Amino acid sequence: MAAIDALIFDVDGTLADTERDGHRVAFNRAFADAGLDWDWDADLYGKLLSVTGGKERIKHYLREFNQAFEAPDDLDAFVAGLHAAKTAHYKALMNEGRVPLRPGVERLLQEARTAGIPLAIATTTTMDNVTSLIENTLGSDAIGWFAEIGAGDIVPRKKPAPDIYDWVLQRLGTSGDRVVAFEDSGHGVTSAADAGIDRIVVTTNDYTQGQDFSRASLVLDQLGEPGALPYAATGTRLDRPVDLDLLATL
Ligand code: XBP
Ligand code: MG
Repeated sequence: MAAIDALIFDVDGTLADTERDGHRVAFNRAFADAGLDWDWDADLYGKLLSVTGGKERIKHYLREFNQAFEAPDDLDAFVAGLHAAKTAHYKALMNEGRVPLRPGVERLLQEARTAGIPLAIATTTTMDNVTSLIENTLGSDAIGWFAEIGAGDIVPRKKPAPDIYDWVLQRLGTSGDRVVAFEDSGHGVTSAADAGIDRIVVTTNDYTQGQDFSRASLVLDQLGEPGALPYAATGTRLDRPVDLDLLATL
C-alpha cells in the first residue's frame, strides 16, 4: 500500500453533525427573514440532502416539494439572496458554539499534524461556513492547519461529482492512491472514489446510515477515542480508534 501523503476531510456530517442543527436551522431563519412560510423540518431536510449545495437544494425543494410557489423571474438572484442570508445565520449559529466536532476528529487531526502529514478539506459547503466551524471548534488559528481547502462554488460540479477532490488532489500535488479521504455520505464516497481515492473512511450519522458505501474501505459509527471505540457497520467493535496506525493498514 502507498504511503499517506495527506488526509482529506469532508466537513458537513464528517467533522461535525452540522446539517440538522446548523444548516437546516439557518435555512429556516433565512426563509422567515424573507417572509416565506417554508419550514424544513428534520425529516424533509433528510430528503433534501439528496441534493448537495445550499442553492441547489433550494431549487430542488421548489421543483419537488413546493411547486405551488410562484418563483420570481430571476430565480438565480432570488436563491442567491436567500442563500447569502442563510450563510450569515449559519455563521451566527457556529459562533454560539452550537455544533461540536464529532468524536475523534480533533485527536486524529492533531496526530497527523504531529506526524507532519498534511491535512486538507474537500467540501460542498461555502468557504465562510468552513472557516466559521473550524475557528469556533478548534481555535482562531486552526484554519491554518489545512494545507488546502476546496469548498463550495470553486468547482463547477458539486458532489457526487469528483471535481472537488480532483481540485484538492491537484493542489496538493498528489494522486488519489496516496491519500485517505473521510466522508459521511454516499455522495461523498462517490465523489472521492471517482477522483481515484481508494482509501475512504466513512463515519455515518442519522441522515446517512444505510446509504451505499460499497466503495469505502471502512464504515464506522465514529472515529472514536481510546475510551470510546468505534463500531463498524457490521456491528463489530474495533480494538482501537481510527489513528495513523490503523490508516496504514487500509
Ligand atoms: C454538504 C452540503 C452542503 C450544506 C450546505 O455536503 O450538501 O450543501 O448542506 O452548504 P458535503 P451551503 O458534506 O458532502 O460536502 O449552503 O453553503 O451550500
Ligand atoms: Mg458530508
